[in-house]
Amino acid sequence: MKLYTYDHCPFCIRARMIFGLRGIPFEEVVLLNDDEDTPIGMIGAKQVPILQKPDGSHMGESLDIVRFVDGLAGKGRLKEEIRPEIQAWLDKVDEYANKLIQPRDVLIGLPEFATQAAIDYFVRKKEQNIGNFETNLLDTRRYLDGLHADLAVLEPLVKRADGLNGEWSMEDILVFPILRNLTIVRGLQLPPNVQAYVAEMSKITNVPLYTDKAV
Ligand SMILES: N[C@@H](CCC(=O)N[C@@H](CS)C(=O)NCC(=O)O)C(=O)O
Repeated sequence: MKLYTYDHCPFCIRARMIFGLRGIPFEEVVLLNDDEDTPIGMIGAKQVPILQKPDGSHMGESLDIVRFVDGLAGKGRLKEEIRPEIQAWLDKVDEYANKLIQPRDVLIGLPEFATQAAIDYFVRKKEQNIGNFETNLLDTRRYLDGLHADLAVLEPLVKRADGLNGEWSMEDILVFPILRNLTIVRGLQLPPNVQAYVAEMSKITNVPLYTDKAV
């Protein structure tokens, strides 16, 4: 199976995770960020992730892909429960995470940004949502202080390093991609349980962290 992605895309990490968790081989194809024709040709929308299924048809929507691949694996199904406190944590961090992450995405040599046109496309599109990249970078300290407070709330909710809710579950599919992408922020300090969780999930899912490239 082929999975079309951007490396920085949290929804794509969801899809990448299930292949790693279930030990299913797949081919990852990272599209240029300004390539509209390829995704529109496959699912009628300029959006990733896109899975090319074994029958050659295409599927969008990360959670549909996760559940489809999980079903194919035949190794049981991920627990669907999302604890309300985890959902509340996601909602809170979602409000500002992109302000820390997206201005940095174009600075670390990711394959979806291999051309200047792809970088320009991303900057133009994302600045409409989060405002000027440079201004957000200058506000790093403030956002990082807020994030560190929110990570302290997550810390006691981590039941195991290899499963937020005590076993692999949809909570991991929702939370790990955000934490992985936040490792792009230099100065990020993860509390011990969260740190162990991020390291272990990266290993199990085969989704590398950005720690070494943090800016
Ligand atoms: N609901 C979709 C959302 C996917 C999504 O928003 N993907 C982003 C990348 S993170 C995208 O392709 N956006 C279009 C763009 O960046 O031009 C899913 O869960 O798969």
